[in-house]
Amino acid sequence: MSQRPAAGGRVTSAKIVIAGGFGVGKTTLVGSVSEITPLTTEAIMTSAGVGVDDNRQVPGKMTTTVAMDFGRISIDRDLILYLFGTPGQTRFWFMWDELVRGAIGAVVMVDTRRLADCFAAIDFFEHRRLPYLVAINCFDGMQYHNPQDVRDALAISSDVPVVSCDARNRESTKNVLISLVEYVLTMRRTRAVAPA
Ligand SMILES: Nc1nc2c(ncn2[C@@H]2O[C@H](COP(=O)(O)OP(=O)(O)OP(=O)(O)O)[C@@H](O)[C@H]2O)c(=O)[nH]1
Ligand SMILES: [Mg+2]
Repeated sequence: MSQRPAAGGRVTSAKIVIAGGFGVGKTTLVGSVSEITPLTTEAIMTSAGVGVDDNRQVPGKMTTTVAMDFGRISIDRDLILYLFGTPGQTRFWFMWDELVRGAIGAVVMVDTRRLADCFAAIDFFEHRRLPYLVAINCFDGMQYHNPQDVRDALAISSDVPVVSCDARNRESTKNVLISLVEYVLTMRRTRAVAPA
C-alpha cells in the first residue's frame, strides 16, 4: 500500500481491481460505491456484436467497458481505495496486466447463471498470487446458489472469501471492499510469518 501524509495523520491509499466476466456488474459496482463521479469508458454495443457479446442474461445492457472504470472510496478517515474496473470481454483482456500493476487485491464478480465466465479471472489472479475474493452479484435480489456451493463449483481454496452483494447498492458493495481489505491484511500477515 502506498502512503501519503495528510493533515493530522497518515492516509493510506491502495489500488483494488474489479474483475469478472462480461456484463456481471463491474461498472455498476464501481459506480455505486465510488464517492467521486466514476470515470467510465463505455461504448455502445451495436449489431456488429451480435454473436460475440452474449447479453442474454442482461438484456437491458446497451454498453460495454472498452478500457476501464475508475472510482474512489474512503473506507475510513485514513484508508482510501482506488478502484479499477476491468473490461469483461475477452478481446480487451490484453489490458489486464497493466490494470493490475500495483494492486493489493481484486474482487472477482460472479453471476451464478454464468459461473464459467469468471474462471479466467480466477486463473489470472491465482497465477499472479494476487489475493482476491469472489463477490456473487445477486441480480434482482435473488441468491440462486449459496456461497459454499459457489466455492465448491469454482474449486477455490477454503480461505478465499465468497460473499454476496447487490452491485447497485452502496452499502453492499462497500462491505465487499471491506471484506477484501481484511482478507488482504490477513494474507499479508500469514505470508510474513510463513517459513521461506
Ligand atoms: N437487476 C440487476 N441488474 C444489474 C445488477 N448489476 C448490474 N446490473 C445491470 O446489468 C448490466 C451489466 O452491468 P455492467 O455494470 O455494465 O456490467 P460489466 O461487468 O461492467 O460489463 P462489461 O464491462 O461489459 O463486462 C447493466 O445493464 C446493469 O444495469 C444487479 O445487481 N441487478
Ligand atoms: Mg463494465
